[in-house]
Amino acid sequence: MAVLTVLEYPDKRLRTVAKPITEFTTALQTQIDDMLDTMYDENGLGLAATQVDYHHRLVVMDFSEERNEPLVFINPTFDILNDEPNECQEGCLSVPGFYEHIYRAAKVKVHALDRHGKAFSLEVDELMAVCVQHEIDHLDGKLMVDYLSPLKRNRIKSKLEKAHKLALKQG
Ligand code: GNR
Ligand code: NI
Repeated sequence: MAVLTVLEYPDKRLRTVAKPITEFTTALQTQIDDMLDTMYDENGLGLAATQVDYHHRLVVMDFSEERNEPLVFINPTFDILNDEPNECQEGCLSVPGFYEHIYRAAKVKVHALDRHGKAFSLEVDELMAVCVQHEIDHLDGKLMVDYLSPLKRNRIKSKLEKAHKLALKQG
């Protein structure tokens, strides 16, 4: 069990484009379990590898009430099934404390490999569809703040930078 540090905006490492996973090693299994531990510890619905400074195409999610149905997506992609706007409010562990409405397709079909390399697909809508698109954005170095106006984005950036400086000073 290991809870990893989640990088926060505007950390430049969040802009890294993650590489596809080609080997299903024991080191990968440990990385997956550590990411699940981190997601549960932070009460997140999902977590992308990029957020914990691991730049390979891996996402974990859990949408169950009891938080005991972990989902693992390796090299995930999606097809849009319904491009009407899904206007769920969106949050991000890497942009803590900010919740925004941004455009996401209402329904998508995800294609991915599971933790053992077996292919699967899954149709998702509502909040889960938003989350899938949000996590795949992370793997491409994109953040929810990129969809906001420059004014809003800069306001969030200053507030987080101030909070980071304070945290550093207070140890
Ligand atoms: O925990 C999270 N909640 C959430 C809510 C609405 C839309 C997307 C998300 S993902 C977020 C966790 C996170 O930052 N994943 O990258
Ligand atoms: Ni996020």
